[in-house]
Amino acid sequence: MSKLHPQDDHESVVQAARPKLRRPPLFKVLLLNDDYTPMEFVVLVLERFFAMNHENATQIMLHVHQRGIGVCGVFPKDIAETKVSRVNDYARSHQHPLMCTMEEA
Ligand code: TYC
Repeated sequence: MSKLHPQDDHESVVQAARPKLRRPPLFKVLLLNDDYTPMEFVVLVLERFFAMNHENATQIMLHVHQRGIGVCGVFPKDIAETKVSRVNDYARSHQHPLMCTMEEA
């Protein structure tokens, strides 16, 4: 068996690939104030679609009522999109103008 020339060493170091991992972006689901949607309906929406208890839901509803906008929760994109459309569909099906939207967190 022939010996390798010292400069022709076939051993090699394999560097483990370390692909840059990025966390999937999160999205804030936002509720907007309006003059017509009843407060109790907004509380119901927060309880039903964001699993809030009555006290928490009331607090968020009042925040939105007073400040114009508020965060209902933070979710991965597909979950946020589903919540936004469920809330808007539900509000529309009850003839309320309540608006739910989302933005990157
Ligand atoms: N401003 C509404 C009212 O006075 C209540 C309300 C709160 C509406 C929050 C929308 O996202 C909202 N009836």
